Amino acid sequence: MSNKIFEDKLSEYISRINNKLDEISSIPNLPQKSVYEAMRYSLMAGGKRVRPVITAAVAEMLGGDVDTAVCASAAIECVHTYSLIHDDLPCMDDDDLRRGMATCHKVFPESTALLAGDGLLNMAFELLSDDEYLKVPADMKIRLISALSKASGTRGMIGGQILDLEGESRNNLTIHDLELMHRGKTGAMISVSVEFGCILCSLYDKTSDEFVKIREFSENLGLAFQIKDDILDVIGDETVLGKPIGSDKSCGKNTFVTILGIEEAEKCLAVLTDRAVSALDIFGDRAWFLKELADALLRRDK
Ligand code: GRG
Repeated sequence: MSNKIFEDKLSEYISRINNKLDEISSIPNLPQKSVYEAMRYSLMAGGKRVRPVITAAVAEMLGGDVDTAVCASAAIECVHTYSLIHDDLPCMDDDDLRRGMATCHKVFPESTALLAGDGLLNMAFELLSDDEYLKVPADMKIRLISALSKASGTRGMIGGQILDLEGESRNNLTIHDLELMHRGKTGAMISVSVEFGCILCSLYDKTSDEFVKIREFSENLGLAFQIKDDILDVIGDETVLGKPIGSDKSCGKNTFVTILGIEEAEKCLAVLTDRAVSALDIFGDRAWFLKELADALLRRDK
């Protein structure tokens, strides 16, 4: 598959997603408009849009409607952006730069940034339950809402975040502890992006070969994504990344790189990506884009 075909397809997905995010984050003329301004600032600050792209691509691979998938995927990007706003706050990582721009609490008052994160989290579920916005049957909406609330909650992303905060400076953290933390913090939101594509195509049977293989894809991809993030925090280029490097080290964080070293982490990343790609063999040619995406995420520089 030529790289140009992949790049064009990726740009097409991203452009449809960005248009949708632009539409949902328009600022109403309301007395509380400052919170909308802060929400829009972070939502439209760029970002790779990996999670919504995954939802759209899984839906397309399974024969679903891409427009519907893009609408649903915007909810995932809202939750993801909320988590970044909160993660950057002084009480968490206290970062000044995100997506190449000043963090939300550096542009708006800290209290507004906190509320903007809360606003985006709520907006996600408002979008999914709105019949005008997302035109799918009610039982499908409940499945989407249930999947996203679990993935972003205490057994998913929030659970991973607390393990991360509590694991800082612990010197006896094992690779197993790290995996558990990242399956929550990073993996859950990648997995739900895949699951959204399945739900929208009524692929509900969790014991079916298709579902099992898709899950294998998402679990391996989620962990690979985090390992690459850890590697970039050490050897990445700040101007390309749009955030400072070395922040894991300065926070005393245990990462795949601090535990395994760069070389082993790179090997682990390659093995996991390979497993993710092979898991999609069952879908034949229809999986071409997702396979290329997994490979592009392995090679990414931001
Ligand atoms: C505060 C509830 C709460 C959770 C925070 C997402 C998160 C959990 C923390 C952000 C820091 C981090 C390195 C998380 C791991 C997941 C990850 C790699 C996030 C960055 O995602 P990208 O690379 O970011 O997709 P963009 O900006 O491209 O969307």
